[in-house]
Amino acid sequence: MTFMKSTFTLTKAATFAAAITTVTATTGAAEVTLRGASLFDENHAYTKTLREFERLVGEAYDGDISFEMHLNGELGDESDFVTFLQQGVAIDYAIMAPSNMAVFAPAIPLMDMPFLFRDLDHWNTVLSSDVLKPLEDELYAKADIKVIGYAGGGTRNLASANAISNMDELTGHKMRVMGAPIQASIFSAINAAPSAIAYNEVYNAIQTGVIAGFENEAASIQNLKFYEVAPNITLTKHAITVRPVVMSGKTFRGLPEDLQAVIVEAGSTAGAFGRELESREDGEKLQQMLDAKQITVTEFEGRENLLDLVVPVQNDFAAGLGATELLEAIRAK
Ligand code: MAV
Repeated sequence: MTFMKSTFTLTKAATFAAAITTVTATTGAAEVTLRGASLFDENHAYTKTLREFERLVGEAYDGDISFEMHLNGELGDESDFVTFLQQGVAIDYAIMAPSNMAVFAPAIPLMDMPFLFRDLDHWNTVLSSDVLKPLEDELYAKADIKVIGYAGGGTRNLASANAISNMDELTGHKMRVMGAPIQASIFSAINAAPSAIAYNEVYNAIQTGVIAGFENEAASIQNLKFYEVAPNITLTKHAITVRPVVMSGKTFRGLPEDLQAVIVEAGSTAGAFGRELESREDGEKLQQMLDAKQITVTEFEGRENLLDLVVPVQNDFAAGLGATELLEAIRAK
């Protein structure tokens, strides 16, 4: 997608360097190409959010700018994106699960710990406040990744080859979790048998019986057709997703100041657009998959008891990071 404010036509650079800035011979003006990445196709809320970001930047910026988006996980999964963003190569912006950024910033998964939010209102209040700022600062300092907005809003449930409807069936359930250690700790605390597996290996791992399931939100289950191997959804509703819209710090600092300001504004607005979209579509997508007979949906008996098992693990995690006050501030919202 190209937003031209002059008559110059950008040539698409095929190199692996990020945020290409070129100076035209004709105008002397700097032109910027920014590269994004999405795990999904154009139908997913993340891609739509990133497209909205591009549109807003293109509209508000006075200079020439173009965008190249790598779709369908063409550049790997989020664990790859985080390395690219941190190094300032290959991509400049993306939407990321905090738990996939733990390798560089250990505290960041606190914002997407399972059972952190009571409900959508709580999640909304937290994301409309600046309570998560200390975690953003840590991410920038340690990973050189800048949060410019928050997308997300999907509710995560278990998805498995066989239905899991109570504590007995959950006990020892072999499931994939995201890479951050707190994810495995929390699912261990509720008696499952979690293992961290790369997202782009999950489908095969379930198909071949290496694991019996995973956990995810409706948008991604539908977009990547996970229902083909894990058609049984159990409504544990253990997380409402927080998905920062991020930019490589190296890229950001190399951009003209007026463009930086436009990007910060557009990131925040596009994030809010994405949150509204994904939270609104979440139930609809479950229903679409149900109607198409792609999934079954089961309540989890005794869901309320899971919290008792999880809260001490959340507390220990926060205490280990010196983030007890922050966790309390999030809970108090
Ligand atoms: C979903 O596709 C998204 O929440 C994405 O951001 C995560 O990385 C992914 O799940 C996952 O479980 O790794």
